[in-house]
Amino acid sequence: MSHTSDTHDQPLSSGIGRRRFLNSAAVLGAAGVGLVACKEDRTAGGGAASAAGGKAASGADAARGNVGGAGSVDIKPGQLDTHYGIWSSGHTGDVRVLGIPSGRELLRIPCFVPDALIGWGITNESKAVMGTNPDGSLKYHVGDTHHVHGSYKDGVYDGKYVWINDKINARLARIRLDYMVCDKITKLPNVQGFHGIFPDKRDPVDPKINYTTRVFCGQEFHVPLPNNGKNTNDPKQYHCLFTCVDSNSMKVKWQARIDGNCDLVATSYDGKLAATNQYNTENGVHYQEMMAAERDACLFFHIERIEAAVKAGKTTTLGDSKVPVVDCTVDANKDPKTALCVRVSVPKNPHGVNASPDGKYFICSGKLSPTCTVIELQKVLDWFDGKLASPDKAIVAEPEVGLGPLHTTFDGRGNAYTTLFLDSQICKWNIDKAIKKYAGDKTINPIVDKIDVMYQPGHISATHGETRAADGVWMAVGNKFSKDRFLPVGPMHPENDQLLDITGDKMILAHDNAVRPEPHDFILFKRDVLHTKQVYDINEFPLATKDPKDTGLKREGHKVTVRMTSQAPTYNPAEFNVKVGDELTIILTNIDKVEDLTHGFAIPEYNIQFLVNPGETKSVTFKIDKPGVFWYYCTNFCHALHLEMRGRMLVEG
Ligand code: RUQ
Ligand code: CUA
Ligand code: CA
Repeated sequence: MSHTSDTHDQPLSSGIGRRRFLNSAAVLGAAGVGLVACKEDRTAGGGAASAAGGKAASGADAARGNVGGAGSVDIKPGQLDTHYGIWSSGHTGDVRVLGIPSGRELLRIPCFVPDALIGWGITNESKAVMGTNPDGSLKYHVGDTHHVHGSYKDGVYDGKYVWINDKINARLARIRLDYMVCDKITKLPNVQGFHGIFPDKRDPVDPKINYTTRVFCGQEFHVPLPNNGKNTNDPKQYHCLFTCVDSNSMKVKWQARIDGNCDLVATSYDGKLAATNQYNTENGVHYQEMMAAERDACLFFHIERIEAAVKAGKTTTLGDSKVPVVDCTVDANKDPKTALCVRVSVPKNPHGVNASPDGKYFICSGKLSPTCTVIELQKVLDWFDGKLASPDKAIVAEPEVGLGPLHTTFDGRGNAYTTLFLDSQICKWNIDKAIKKYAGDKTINPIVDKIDVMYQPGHISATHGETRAADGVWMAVGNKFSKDRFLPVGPMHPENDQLLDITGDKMILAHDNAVRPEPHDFILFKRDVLHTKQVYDINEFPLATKDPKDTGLKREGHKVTVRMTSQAPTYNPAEFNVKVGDELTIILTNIDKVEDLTHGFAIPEYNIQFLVNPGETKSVTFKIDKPGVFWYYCTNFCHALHLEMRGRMLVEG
């Protein structure tokens, strides 16, 4: 490793610089599994960039937060951020909302896992979204979110929804952005290791539908289909499913059975193509086998043809699932004129696939190859039309960017920014120059700039990066290791999300943001994309108690319902009587209409705590199993008499 500079190279006790030590360790890990060395001249770009990065990161510039054309990251007290960031949380299983550029965490939106603050997984409404067993208990308590993407209209975010995946249990969640709540979760049938997602950006056929109507979902871990305990030792029976979910109903529309696996997913701006990168075209079940081929692939799906096949009934079903499954295996799709999908080859075990904002290219990052592969979408369509001799002719560039390329984002000015996991750097490169070089002009160097990041970056996302409105202002990068960047807190380190100013030729490191492990992916957009509502419309809730005179207790045998309202600093009713053996449902409507006037509701000994925001209604159902006086009380500080905001549940002995 020949790193020039830098200011972070403080000696370890062994005498090896800290960055160098990290890099060597990472490379040693990968070298044994066939890592290809990078031949591109990295010293020029890399050296200069390292200097810039080192200066910004360590000097007073960064401390002042005054960095380049994007402005200051230093948001003064009382000032608002200019951008929103929506972050996937990883295995904390929720969604985070950040202010950018400050990096301040504004909200966590629970979806896949219970949340103690708002009572997600405790209220009946949240349980209905999350999914329950026949006995009413939650089906799942864990989740692993990776990828988060927003809904589109005309190729830009419309601010309606984001979708996020749960890799562990193959679930897709939708977040309503007006209230910033999860309103639906869909379980994908027969899928394990659900990883990449991407909404479509318009309809492949109907030009009037210029907005998102589908979400595509990739399966990373292949299994015998159906996965019923047979054929466990016959890898030929193993397949993955590429799933299409209706973005409105959140119902699964169709699935495509494929050879190999799906990793990340991208969609084209014309709605015609969706694609997934494949690192296991070998169908290997052990990692050595998954590394056997020199080239893997990016698998393109022809959406219009697939949906015509579904309509024509050219489908099968799997196990108990009624979802139609089309055949997208390699052998069934050799004829371009009828093929539903096609593989374009990409060097060994690629990672992310990203759509350039001009709508022309998908870019696959090499991971084990130091390259990015640029695929021209028109040429892929030409292949489907029988006009391209071989699918690989759609490759128009393969620049060498550095070691361990994982994900790419864009600035809307023709540049791509790729994270280099092993080099702990970001490479900024020019797409047109890379294409010219690939076409034969060897004098061209597509690498524009490189900068050190701390450390081992994965996802990267620039403001509006994967939309037609990519503006090249801020860029966030999610570093998988933070090492020495923050005060030590024992063995588990925070992650380091860094923010860079990308307005100039050189990237400038602007901010380190310690985050609770382990965010993966994120999107950044201007704050005016969103129009959130701070008070609920009471009509959103069929169970709402709108009139205080409708409060009170109703008994039907052992089933008891208490309709309650909260209005600072009281509950109405302030007491009620139930009996041991009753099944009690409390329906609480917060009739306070004042912004920020959130109440809580907790009952001792019954594992109940939840929040009700202004205008919101929530309910809980539980069995009364012991006599006594139980004070229900408000957990959320709401009023000078917040502590007095309580009432009695009286259970006769
Ligand atoms: S993957 S670090 Cu789960 Cu998003 Cu690429
Ligand atoms: Cu209501 Cu505190
Ligand atoms: Ca492979």
